[in-house]
Amino acid sequence: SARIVCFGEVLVRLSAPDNEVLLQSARLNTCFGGAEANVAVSLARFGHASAVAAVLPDNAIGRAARDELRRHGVDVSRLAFAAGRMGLYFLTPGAGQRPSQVLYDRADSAFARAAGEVDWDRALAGAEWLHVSGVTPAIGPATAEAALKAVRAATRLGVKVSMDGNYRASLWAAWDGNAPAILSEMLSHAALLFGDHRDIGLILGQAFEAGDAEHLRRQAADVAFAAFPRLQRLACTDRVQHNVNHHDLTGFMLDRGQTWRSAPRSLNPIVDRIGGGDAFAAGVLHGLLSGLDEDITLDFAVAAAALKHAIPGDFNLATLAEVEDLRTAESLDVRR
Ligand code: KDG
Repeated sequence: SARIVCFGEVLVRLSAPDNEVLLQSARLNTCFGGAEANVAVSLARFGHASAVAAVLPDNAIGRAARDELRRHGVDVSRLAFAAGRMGLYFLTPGAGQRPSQVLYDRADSAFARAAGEVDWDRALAGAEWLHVSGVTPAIGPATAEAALKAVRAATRLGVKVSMDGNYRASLWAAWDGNAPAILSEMLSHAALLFGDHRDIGLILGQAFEAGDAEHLRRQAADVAFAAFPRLQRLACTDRVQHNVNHHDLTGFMLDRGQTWRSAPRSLNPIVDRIGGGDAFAAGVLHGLLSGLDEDITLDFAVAAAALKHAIPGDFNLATLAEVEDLRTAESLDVRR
C-alpha cells in the first residue's frame, strides 16, 4: 500500500513550443501535470510507494492521465472517474527576460465537481503521509471543502500531512475565496509545510517584510510554529538570480530551534522551471521517507530541483541515481 498519498487535480498542460509565445503558431506541446501529481511521480521514480488521489474525467483523456501516472510507477488505485472535463493549463514558458505565463482553463472539471467524494478511510489506509497543496482549495468552494475534508481525515487517522503553500492568486480571485481562513485551517493539520516567508504571509494574511531573507525566514517560521502546534518542519528554497544566465537555488529546513541550509546549486541552463518546487518537495519527502539526515536531504532536494530544470514538462523524471550523482558531484557551482 502507498506510504504517501498526493491529493490534487491532475491537469493537461498545453505549452508553446521552443521560445514561442502562446498561440503564435499552430502547435502546442502537451503533457500531464498538476503540483501534487508531480510530487507523486518524482517519489515513485525514487522508488517510494506513492499514490495520487484525484478525480479524472470518465473519457479518453482521463484514462490517458491515469496511464501516464501508472507508467511512472504511481499507484493509481485512488483515482476515480466522473462526469466533467479535464482541467487544462496553458503555458508560455519564460525565455530570457520574458517571464513564464500560466493561464488556467479548469472550471467545472471532473475534479472541481467531485473532489469531495474521495473516501479517505479507504484512500489513506496504511499511509504515513498525505501531501496536499494550496492549489486545491483555491479552485472553488467545493474543492476548498474537499481539501479540508482530506486533511481532517488525515488527522483523525493519524496520517501526517505535508502541505505545499502553492498560493494561486488568480484562482482565489476568481471566486473571492477567503484564502487565509481556509489555508490556515489546512495548515493547522500539517506536520510539514513547503513555503517561505511569502507563502506563510499569504496563508496567515500577514506580510513579513522587514529584514534580510534569513531573518524573514526565521521570523515567519516562528509565527507559524506558534500558531500551529502540529507543525514540525518548514522547507523552502531561495532562488538567487545573479544574471540572466546564472541562477542558483539553496534549500532550507527549519524546525522550532534549528535551521539547515543546503549548498547552492546552479539551475542553468534552464530548460523548464515548471515543477521545480514540486521536485524539491519530492526530494525533501524522499529524505523523510528514507530517514536521511537534514543536510543530505536538503542537498538531495536541491539537486532534484536542479535536474528538473533541465527536463521539459511538469514531471521530474530524474532517477534516484541521477539525483545522487549530482548531489555528490564536485561542482564549481557548489560553494559551502
Ligand atoms: O507546480 C506546477 C504546477 O503549478 C502546475 O502543474 C500547474 O498544478 C498546477 C497549478 O494548479 O498551478
